[in-house]
Amino acid sequence: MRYLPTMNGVITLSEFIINRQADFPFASGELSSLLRDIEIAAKRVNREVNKAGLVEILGATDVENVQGETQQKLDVYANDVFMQTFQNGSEVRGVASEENEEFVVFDNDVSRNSKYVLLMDPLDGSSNIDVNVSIGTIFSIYRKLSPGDELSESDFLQSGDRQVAAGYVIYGSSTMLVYTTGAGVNGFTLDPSIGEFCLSHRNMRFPEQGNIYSINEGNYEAFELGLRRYLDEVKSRQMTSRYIGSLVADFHRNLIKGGIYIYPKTLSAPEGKLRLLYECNPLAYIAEEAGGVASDGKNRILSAEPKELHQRIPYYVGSKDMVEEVEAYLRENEDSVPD
Ligand code: AHM
Ligand code: MG
Repeated sequence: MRYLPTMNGVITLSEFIINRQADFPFASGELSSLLRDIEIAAKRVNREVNKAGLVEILGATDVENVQGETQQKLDVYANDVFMQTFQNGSEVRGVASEENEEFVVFDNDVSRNSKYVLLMDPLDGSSNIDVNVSIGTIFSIYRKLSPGDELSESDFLQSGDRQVAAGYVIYGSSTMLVYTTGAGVNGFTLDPSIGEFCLSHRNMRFPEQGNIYSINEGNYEAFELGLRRYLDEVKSRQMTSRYIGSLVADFHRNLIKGGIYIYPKTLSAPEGKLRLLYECNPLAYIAEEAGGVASDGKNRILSAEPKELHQRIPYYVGSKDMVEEVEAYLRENEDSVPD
């Protein structure tokens, strides 16, 4: 593949998408347009995230989302921006968002013939919004299965290995957009001086073996025995513990440096906390495309057959050797009762 660089040698996301269009599984230009819509919405959200401390947009609203959590104002804003962008475009027939109980159908004339559906967590890591810590957007795109202009919940309940594209935006010390369409993973950093995402991380790969483990260890007593034994082991090896509490940020660091992110089941949350469709599947697709592994502790995440939109699932994602090692600990201690 040949890239056409801009005059100063920088490849912008828009240029990259146009150049890669032929790589898309169902190349027709729609997916390219959809990715460009995501890029535009991400820039708008980024602008608000960056000035969050300056305007009255911080702080919780009194509206609870469907998970029973209080939404932050920026969550609402990000959800609205992405929804409006997709509604105004013509590439998706409907969107399911972590912030909405039901999926949304776009019933305007242009969206009626769209082939795609999109699922998203518009602003993940919401508890970090008002403390200046990295947050992110996660998205996942599927081809719609229902015929004609029909759309039903089953169009959103597809297993992760049917994704045609997935990605995330990290609003951090710099803002990055990382995505895959099944032909490797590429990362783009927003250059604020020109307002463009520029190719900065080409063909990202998870180091096979890493040294970082990311887990909320405060819940140690509520973990199953195998996981507790694994954590005891990594501590005895003096591995590095890093936990931001923003999935996108923890995942992104581990993708670059090598590591594992874990959100396991606990005694009070037997399905874990993270959502299969909005968080786990898209990052699992990226992980596998980058040579990593994503598992629920036993089975491959991308093979899970979703049963409901807001389904949760235990999550182990990261460097191949690390995920496989913790899976072995879970297997060996499966029938043991914690002390
Ligand atoms: P959210 O979608 O409500 O923001 O929750 C998901 C977040 C992840 O980004 C993060 O890794 C995890 O929740 C942190 O949970 P905890 O505070 O229980 O460790
Ligand atoms: Mg989330």
